[in-house]
Amino acid sequence: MSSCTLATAVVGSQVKVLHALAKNGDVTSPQRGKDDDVFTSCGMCVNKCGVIARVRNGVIEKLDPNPNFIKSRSMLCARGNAGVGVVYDPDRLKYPLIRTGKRGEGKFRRASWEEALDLVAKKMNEVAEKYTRAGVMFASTEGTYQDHFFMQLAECFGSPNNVRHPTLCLSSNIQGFMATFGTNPTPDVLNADYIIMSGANRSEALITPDSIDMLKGDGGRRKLIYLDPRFTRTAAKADQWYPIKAGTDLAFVLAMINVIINEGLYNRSFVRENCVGFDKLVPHVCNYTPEWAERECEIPAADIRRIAREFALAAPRAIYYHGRRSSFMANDTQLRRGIAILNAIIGNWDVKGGMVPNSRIKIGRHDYLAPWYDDVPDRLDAGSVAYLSENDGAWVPFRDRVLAGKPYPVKGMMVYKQNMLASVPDRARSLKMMDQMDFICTIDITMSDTAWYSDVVLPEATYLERQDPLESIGGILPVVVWRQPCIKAMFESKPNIWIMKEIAKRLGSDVAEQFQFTIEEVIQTQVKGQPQILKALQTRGVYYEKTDPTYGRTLGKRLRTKSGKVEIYSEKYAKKGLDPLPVYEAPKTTPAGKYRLLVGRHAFFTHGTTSNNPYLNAIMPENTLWLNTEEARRRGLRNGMRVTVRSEVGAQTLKLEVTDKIRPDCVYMAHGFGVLSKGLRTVYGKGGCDAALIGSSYDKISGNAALHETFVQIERA
Ligand SMILES: Nc1nc2c(c(=O)[nH]1)N[C@H]1C(S)=C(S)[C@@H](COP(=O)(O)OP(=O)(O)OC[C@H]3O[C@@H](n4cnc5c(=O)[nH]c(N)nc54)[C@H](O)[C@@H]3O)O[C@H]1N2
Ligand SMILES: Nc1nc2c(c(=O)[nH]1)N[C@H]1C(S)=C(S)[C@@H](COP(=O)(O)OP(=O)(O)OC[C@H]3O[C@@H](n4cnc5c(=O)[nH]c(N)nc54)[C@H](O)[C@@H]3O)O[C@H]1N2
Ligand code: SF4
Ligand SMILES: [Mo]
Repeated sequence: MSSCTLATAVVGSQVKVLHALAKNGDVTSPQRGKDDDVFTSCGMCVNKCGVIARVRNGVIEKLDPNPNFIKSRSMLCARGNAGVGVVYDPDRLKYPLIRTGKRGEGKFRRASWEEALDLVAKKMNEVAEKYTRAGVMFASTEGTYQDHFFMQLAECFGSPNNVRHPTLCLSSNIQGFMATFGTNPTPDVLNADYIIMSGANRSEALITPDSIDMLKGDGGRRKLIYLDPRFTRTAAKADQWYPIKAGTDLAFVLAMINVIINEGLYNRSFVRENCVGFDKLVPHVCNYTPEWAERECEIPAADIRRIAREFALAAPRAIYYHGRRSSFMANDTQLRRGIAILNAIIGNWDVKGGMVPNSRIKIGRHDYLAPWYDDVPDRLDAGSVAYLSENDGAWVPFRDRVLAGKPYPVKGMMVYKQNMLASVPDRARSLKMMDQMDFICTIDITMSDTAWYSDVVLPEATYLERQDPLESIGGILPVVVWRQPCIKAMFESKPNIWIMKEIAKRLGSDVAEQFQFTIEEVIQTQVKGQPQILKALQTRGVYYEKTDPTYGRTLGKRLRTKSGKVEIYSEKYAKKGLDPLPVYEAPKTTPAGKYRLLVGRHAFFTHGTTSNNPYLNAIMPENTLWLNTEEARRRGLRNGMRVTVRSEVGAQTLKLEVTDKIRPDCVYMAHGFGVLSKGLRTVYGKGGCDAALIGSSYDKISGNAALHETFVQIERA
């Protein structure tokens, strides 16, 4: 990947400064000997790619990709390379901190672990006594492999109030596919001959192995169609790019279904044997013609017809890729249902080059028995949307209820590896939520915005400094990974398992009793009866059982839906008063003089977490606001000018990027800049924050936030 070379080059130029920091007595001698090559997995984003850390003289000199790793296939992206910068970033959290000034003022004092942990436990108990145990909420994200211990603390403490990232990310996707197939499958990108990607920017928003497989294809037969209001790097790799009008993908999908049915191109035997409700789909789509769709999505009817035919003819090695982030519009679940149904009717289910249900390697489970509490109420967001996940509260309605104090007060906040001030829409509203908390504790590796507004900040050891438990990652080729410490944890940072145990100790014997385990014991439980897993992790950095996919495991078997079949028509939805077949809703009309705000990822940055990384910031110091060239000319705005972007919930000032790569009715900014925290010294004051502009719209089926429902106006700053 070209981004890879670029990041490596920059690593070279900055490495001296950072390593000077490391060598000035801050690195204690490594646990593993002075020079070592350590197998571990990347912690810079959700993908968990395989890494070999080159440790020389007690310093992590370089991170290399692990060629044994079948998921990331010898690739480490720019962010993965820049992981060294996380460890040696002068801005990393070093010691426990206790706030001394007002919230957000950034005045903290260094505290001992003893004092900080005593305070956290005391405050948690105070909130529990004054309100209830449910009065403490727990916010987190997956990815550290240690989030399980955080969730365990919540449950053992007696709070049902877990909110995590899925309802900011992919919960409508999961919901749409679960309702149709009873599972959320993986598209077999490597073996597909025809791929349609809509709003899944795989060349920049990296998902391994899809981002790599997308470029490989099979013997040149591959065709890639890409739909995005922006010309992204994925668009550049595609055979055809269509600048679809934002929020209209379902029109395109329904019109494709219309053509495929009308022209008899669907897979009759698959539909007959494996699906229910096809008879209801036929009349449902009859008015959704390509000519109708053209008026909605602005893709020519003739092209929709041709793509539908090509797609069906390439079946079953054809996929309408459903992507990962689906927090687009407020009707997102229905779009994902439409995509699931379109895939189903061409019979690409569980076959080579189609939609393949995930396999997973079974490993042992670290178990515990939470103390019994009589008074645990329902989670705060209960009943707010049609389908809530058991583990993950729906962030936006959850926050509404915290602010309303109903049905009960939530006054304490424990945060682990989540930067909700950057990731939950409407930052001002999130700040209000934080304002009304009696107590906030954040466990992070850097002074994120959320940490900056907290009362106690606890430094976790980074992913290159700690032993993490095993993680079994499902997929077409499932793997088991872990993380080993490459160097001893710097400063006073500690792994989360230690932090959780210390808090538990202070919460009373009932809770403490459930935290009587070491990381070694957790791992022994995970590999019980399977010593080969540990051996593979130690010697190759990854465990897997097969290198060739298995297809057809679910064919002819019951799926995990009520009917046991693919549910084209959803009785379940009908009973809840939801549309049992996806009904198109046109996006709101853009008001005159305004633009729809689109957000997304840049290949060099992970969410709001890496823009302060010295290596990555050196490549791209700030984000810009993309505006179409014609539109800029009409408005008298020039490239590089500073503009103020204003929505109903906030305003941000950033540099204008005038470009042909975006439709005239939208503007775009990359996620992850415009931070509030002055503890992020490299990026502070640079760029704008998308979360400060996005309003609080969400999908009423899955609770997923809708990040593209906001209109903004722009003016010269
Ligand atoms: N405006 C806007 N909002 C969005 C998105 C968007 O594009 N725009 N994207 C959405 C998506 S797809 C997602 S998945 C969510 C993600 O949003 P979040 O769930 O908030 O996750 P991150 O933004 O990755 O924040 C992770 C935090 O964990 C810290 N961290 C990193 N590694 C470690 C570690 O090892 N230990 C600890 N304790 N902390 C660590 C980082 O410093 C950071 O503060 O955001 C969503 N929200
Ligand atoms: N480099 C990098 N890679 C990542 C991450 C990261 O932070 N950085 N995060 C990971 C995570 S958690 C996730 S969820 C994924 C996200 O992966 P993606 O969802 O692929 O990425 P995004 O950039 O969030 O958004 C996708 C694209 O949708 C386009 N878009 C907006 N509205 C519409 C619309 O209505 N229709 C269509 N067709 N397109 C639209 C946007 O212009 C944008 O280019 O990436 C993962 N990989
Ligand atoms: S995609 Fe990049 S940042 Fe994400 S895990 Fe892989 S190497 Fe790390
Ligand atoms: Mo995500």
